[in-house]
Amino acid sequence: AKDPVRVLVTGAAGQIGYALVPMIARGVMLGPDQPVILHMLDIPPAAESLNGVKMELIDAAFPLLKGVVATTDVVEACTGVNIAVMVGGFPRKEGMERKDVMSKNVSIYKSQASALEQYAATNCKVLVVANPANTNALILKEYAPSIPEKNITCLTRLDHNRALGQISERLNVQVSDVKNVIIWGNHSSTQYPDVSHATVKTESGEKPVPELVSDEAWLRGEFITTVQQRGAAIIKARKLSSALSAASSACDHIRDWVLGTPEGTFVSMGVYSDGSYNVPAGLIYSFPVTCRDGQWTIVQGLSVDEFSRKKLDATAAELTEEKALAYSCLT
Ligand code: NAX
Repeated sequence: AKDPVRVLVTGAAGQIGYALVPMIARGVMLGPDQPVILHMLDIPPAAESLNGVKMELIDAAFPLLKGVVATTDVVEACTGVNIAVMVGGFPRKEGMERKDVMSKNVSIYKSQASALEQYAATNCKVLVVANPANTNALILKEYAPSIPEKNITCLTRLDHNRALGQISERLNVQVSDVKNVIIWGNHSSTQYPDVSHATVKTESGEKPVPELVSDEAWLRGEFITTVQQRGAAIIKARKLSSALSAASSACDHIRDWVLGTPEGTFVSMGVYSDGSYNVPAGLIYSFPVTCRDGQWTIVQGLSVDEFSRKKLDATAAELTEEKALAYSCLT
């Protein structure tokens, strides 16, 4: 039998946390033969609720779940973890300045970075979900210099999956037959959902999405805005932000990272830019990646036309600006 993997979920008493922890305990994230020990962190006002989640995890009698740590102590939460899913953060409240929200998150991510650096298992893989996800991940990277930068990522897989879903609905095909959409850039409304290289599996082989959806105006207009604005549409409908889809996508992100992407398939991950596709180095930016042996690699050599170029640059500009704002909050 395999040794258990310790998985940290911060913000575990929140709504994504509540959807995510049972998925992890069922093997959705790391596979049906991988035992797990869950570490759940939240803040003191949520301690009682967090303990309720722990009680429910025990009550669900998950065969793969070998232990549960529920705590408000960052050191206890981070100790020995192999995977850290950072969902906890400070939400933007009505009337709050962007800078104030940034400042709260910068201080959270700064201190949690230090705790991970000191107490997590070597080679711990980190996924930041909490917004502003790319910039929180960047702060975490800066304040955990001994964690390899390749181990620090942010979630854009939800946006990626939303794009797959939109194409599947439009073409009336199975979502599992659609692949290789790309989310470029920030997990925000400037992200660029790109189908230039996406394909659909058909009886006569793989067909390019731009060929199957002959309506270029839709692909360059409504498709993009629908994916960009999907989070807001969910809030409008549910009066709560995306939770089950975010949790499921976080599992997809870690699963593919650890267990690998299928041959010929790429996925989107927010990773530390090395300057690929002329994206400024030193940002956490969403790229198309493949994963193998627990390592992601940016897919190289994809063509970027003029329309796409502008969109890649616009979302990079927003991230550069966010980075400057985050740095201005550091004291
Ligand atoms: P909730 O407000 O339901 O839960 C957040 C939890 O974090 C709360 O229980 C809170 O007590 C806890 N928390 C706050 N500060 C903390 C700290 N310093 N340490 C540990 N825990 C802390 O929000 P939820 O809907 O679960 O969303 C969580 C985050 O995910 C938000 O920042 C949200 O914006 C972000 N999202 C990111 C997505 C992505 O694709 N990257 C999509 C979904 C989601 O909107």
